[in-house]
Amino acid sequence: MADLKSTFLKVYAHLKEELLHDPAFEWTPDSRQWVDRMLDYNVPGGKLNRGLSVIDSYKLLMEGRELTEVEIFLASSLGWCIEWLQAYFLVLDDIMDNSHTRRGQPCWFRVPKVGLIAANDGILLRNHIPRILKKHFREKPYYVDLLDLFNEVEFQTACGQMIDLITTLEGEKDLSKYTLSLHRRIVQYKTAYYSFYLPVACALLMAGENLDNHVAVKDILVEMGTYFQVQDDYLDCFGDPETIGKIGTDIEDFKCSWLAVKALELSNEEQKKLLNENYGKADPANVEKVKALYNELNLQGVFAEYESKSYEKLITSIEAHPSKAVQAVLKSFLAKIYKRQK
Ligand code: DMA
Ligand code: MG
Ligand code: MG
Ligand code: MG
Repeated sequence: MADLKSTFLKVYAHLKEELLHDPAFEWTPDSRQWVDRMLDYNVPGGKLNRGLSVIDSYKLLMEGRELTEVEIFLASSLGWCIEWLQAYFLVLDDIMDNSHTRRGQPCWFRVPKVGLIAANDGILLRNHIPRILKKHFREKPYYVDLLDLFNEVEFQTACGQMIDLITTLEGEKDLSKYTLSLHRRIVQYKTAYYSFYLPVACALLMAGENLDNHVAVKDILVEMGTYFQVQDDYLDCFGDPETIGKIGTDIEDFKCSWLAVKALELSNEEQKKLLNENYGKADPANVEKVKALYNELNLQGVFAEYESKSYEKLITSIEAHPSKAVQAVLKSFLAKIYKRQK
């Protein structure tokens, strides 16, 4: 496994070198150095779960047979395309969410001399994906499907981000619209498609499959992605910033977080009043009041219950799938995130 990760990181270095010598641009030392630093800062520093799972999934779809070097390189490259997509969304997400840290370091836009150049860096990261795909997949029979997949998923994610953001401004601090169904809609689009469906879909395309025949797999992965974002919402408040590498901002940002939805569900009139008065304010005193209410309502316990229920449901739907190889792919995914602390 450590070996797979080091192979994967070598592919990163290779792809980066290609991008830094992309013949479509006349590079200068400054421009090359900027992109080099920007990539190292934003692309490889995460858990790499999404990227690595393309290789894992492809291997399981090949019934565990030893992969050739070329297959490993291609699956890794697709994995990196997902990590690039993630880097692109995170660089912009941190600006919009006014976040402070990411992966244990200042958000890119907070780095001195970067600032809003980060917006263009996000665009560059996004543009690197089709550069990588063109270079390595142009001759493949599934090239068009791959481009289409990345386009579809990027569109869904951008729409998810849009509803995540606009729900925080509509109707001046009115929490009554924060329901579980609104939450589900946001997280399905902003997180589930790109984080869970995309890696498996990449592996399926590489394996020569038609994605239209795998709607059941997609449904399970979207369900898993929803569970994953509920964990993210939970960790935003209850996680250890040292471990998750970021400081939560959901309460300050008036986000339609799973915790806010649950708190509203469980609150009496007086507690609702407290929420309405304190949710979405930057002052730490307001934030503390919201956190105290979350504790009073035992949201940690409510989450623990949700977590084990979701796990059981997911296992049941995975085991209903006819293919053992697909079951293995889905179970390995779930095992990676169940009870995660980061
Ligand atoms: C993340 O939502 C979604 C995308 C597409 C980046 P978020 O703002 O809750 O993520 P994080 O907690 O990592 O900032
Ligand atoms: Mg964010
Ligand atoms: Mg966000
Ligand atoms: Mg979050």
